[in-house]
This record gives sequence, C-alpha cells and structure tokens, in this order.
Amino acid sequence: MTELILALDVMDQDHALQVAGECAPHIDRIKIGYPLVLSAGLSIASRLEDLGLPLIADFKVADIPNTNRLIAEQVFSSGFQTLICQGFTGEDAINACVETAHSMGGTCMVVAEMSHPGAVEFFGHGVAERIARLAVSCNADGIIAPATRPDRVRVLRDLIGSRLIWSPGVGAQGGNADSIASLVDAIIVGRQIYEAENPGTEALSLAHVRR
Ligand code: OMP
Repeated sequence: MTELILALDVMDQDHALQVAGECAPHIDRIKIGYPLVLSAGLSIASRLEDLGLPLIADFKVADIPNTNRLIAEQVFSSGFQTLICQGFTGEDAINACVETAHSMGGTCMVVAEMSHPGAVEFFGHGVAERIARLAVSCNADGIIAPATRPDRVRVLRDLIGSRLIWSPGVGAQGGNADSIASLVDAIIVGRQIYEAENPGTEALSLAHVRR
C-alpha cells in the first residue's frame, strides 16, 4: 500500500485543525513544517493528537550533530513520530538524528534529492546516490525523493532496497500521483489538498493510490 501524507503548510492553527480534521479519514500521516510550527508552535502536535494520525516534523534538520540531537529531542518530546533531516550534512549529523529518533521511539527520514527545479544544481552528479547510501548505512528509516522525477526515484530505490521512500512534489509541483505511487511507500501532497475548496474531498480523490 502507498500512504497519503498531508503536508499541512497552512499558516494558522484553526485553519490547520479544520483541514486536518476534514482530511483525517482519507490520509495516513500529517507532515508539519516551518510554516505551521512558526505560526502555531510545536504544541500544534498535541492539538492534532486526537486525530490519531502519526505526525512528521519536516524541519529538514541540517546542523552539526549536537544541534541536530537537541532539535530531535524537542521534536520527539512534543509528540511527533518522525523527523526529516537533510543528508548532505554527513554521516555524524545524520547519525545524531537517527540515533535520537530511535532512542525516543521515533523514526528518521533523510532527504536524498529534492523535488524543485533548482535541486538538480546540487543533488545531481551522484550526490543523491551518495546520500541514499549514507541513509542506509546510518540505519535511517528511509529517504525523501522527488515525485517530480520518477526516473530518479527508480535509481534511488535500487540503492535503498526495502527502506521507505516518501515522495513530495505531486500536484502543485507537477508530479503525477499515478506515475509515482507504485515506486514509493508514500506520496506527500500539500497545496493540491489544502488549497482545494473541499480539502477532504480532494484527499479522497487520491484514495486509489492507497489501495
Ligand atoms: P506541495 O508542493 O504543496 O504539495 O507541498 C510539498 C511539501 O513537501 C512541502 O511541505 C515541502 O516542504 C515538502 N517537500 C518538497 O516539496 N520537496 C522536497 O524535496 C522535500 C519536501 C519534504 O521534505 O517534505
């Protein structure tokens, strides 16, 4: 089964709770990043708790190991189940996130290649492949890879085997849910859902990828 992850990048707590509530029956996880946390605080995690869905902290953590560990501790103490970190920071920095996640009962996903057009400037030339291998050797739970480039996801899948791939870029960024769903463990969808007139109905329209 391919999961559907809602990227809840709205700027207001009440709006976030409303969208999440409408979508909850049709999604598998909720991803929260800087837009919502900077406006609503980390406590948004406890406010979403009643929905019973796993929460992902998308802070794309990219600091030195000690700072990464401190950030990860805050994230898992606040009720999140998964942390997303960058992989280009290297083995020790990834390890700090993965080890903290696992020691606190959570999981850690490593960004291997990003979905936007500019990502090819730095994630090309074998860099994404190196990060994917590093994610495996650091025992990360999986990688983030672009729905906008299914060919690249296939390459990265060969390197990481059965570890998870979560894939953003469907909808607003041009990626197609049907082209990517069979290659990955989850698609991450934001604007297509939360900007829709009826977010719940829009999430339900992606139900076929979850079968
Ligand atoms: P939409 O483009 O609105 O569907 O949102 C995509 C979500 O996935 C946003 O929260 C992005 O921050 C996130 N994302 C990407 O779009 N591209 C990436 O390469 C990585 C992420 C991510 O780590 O989630």
